[in-house]
Amino acid sequence: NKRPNLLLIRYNKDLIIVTVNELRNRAQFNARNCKEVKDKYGQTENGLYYLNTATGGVYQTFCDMTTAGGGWTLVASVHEDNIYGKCMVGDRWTSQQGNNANWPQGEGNWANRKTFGTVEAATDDDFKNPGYYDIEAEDMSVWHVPNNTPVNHWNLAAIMRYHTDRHFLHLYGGNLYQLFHSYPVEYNVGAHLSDNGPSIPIVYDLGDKESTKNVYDPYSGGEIEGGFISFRAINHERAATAICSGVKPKGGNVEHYCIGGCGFFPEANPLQCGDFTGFAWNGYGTHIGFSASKQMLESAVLLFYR
Ligand code: 3S6
Ligand code: CA
Ligand code: CA
Repeated sequence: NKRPNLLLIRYNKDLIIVTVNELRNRAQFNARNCKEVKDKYGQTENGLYYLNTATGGVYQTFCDMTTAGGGWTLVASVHEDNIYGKCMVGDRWTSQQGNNANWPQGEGNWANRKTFGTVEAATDDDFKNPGYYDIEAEDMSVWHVPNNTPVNHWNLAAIMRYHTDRHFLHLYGGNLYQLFHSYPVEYNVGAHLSDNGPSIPIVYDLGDKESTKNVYDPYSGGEIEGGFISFRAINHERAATAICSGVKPKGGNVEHYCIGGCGFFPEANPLQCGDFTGFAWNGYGTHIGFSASKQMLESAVLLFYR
């Protein structure tokens, strides 16, 4: 029994009737991110909005207007379409052209302006919009959402949600595009632990340090600490991964708990190459040995800025 609010507005020479939602969805608020949509235009509902880029581009994405004050812009999702496909089609955050030492950066999408996917399919496939490089942000929020979940259910369906609150992106150029220029996701740029990128403490919105360790594999339990998000973690064989979500690596088997990466993973070539790297090392979703839980394997990782 919720009646839509109708508005009578002038559109060129006509008077037309639209719902508030229709108007909102078509409106370009002249905002570069969701925080502006909230602060300048008073929008408080989670959902899809259009945003502008510095150069006049327009794109649609999801705004989380509720977590810790709201204003979070979805800029990307990392989705594993087939953990058995080793750096094949769909592995946009590593390599879609095989495991190859002669292509050390792989796709290079962590540090370029290529965009792909759509917001409504962000849990069905990889997604990257212009906000990834266009927005100058301070903090990140991350949601792990089961694959094929519709937008309106993301928040409730998520298996883990957290955000940073220390404005760490100020130190790394304001977004991941800049951060990964300082810390290239490239094979053979350094050694595990000593050359890793930053690990930033997180505030949990769903889950905690223990539940984080429980969604990853049991063998890695001894070399990860929950309560962080980590960037450009390197493994024993000098392969670089992009993001260790919810954890800080304390060892060199990062291929079992860090996602995205370079174009070459030497160990057991090509078994560790792919968007979810070696998450199924000891079987699909078995949660034994070095295999992550099925929940983790089958959830997309949604990246937000604020
Ligand atoms: C707890 C078992 C450790 O097994 C080792 O880890 C094994 O020797 C290696 O082949 C394997 C891989 O490095 C896993 O990433
Ligand atoms: Ca993918
Ligand atoms: Ca290893």
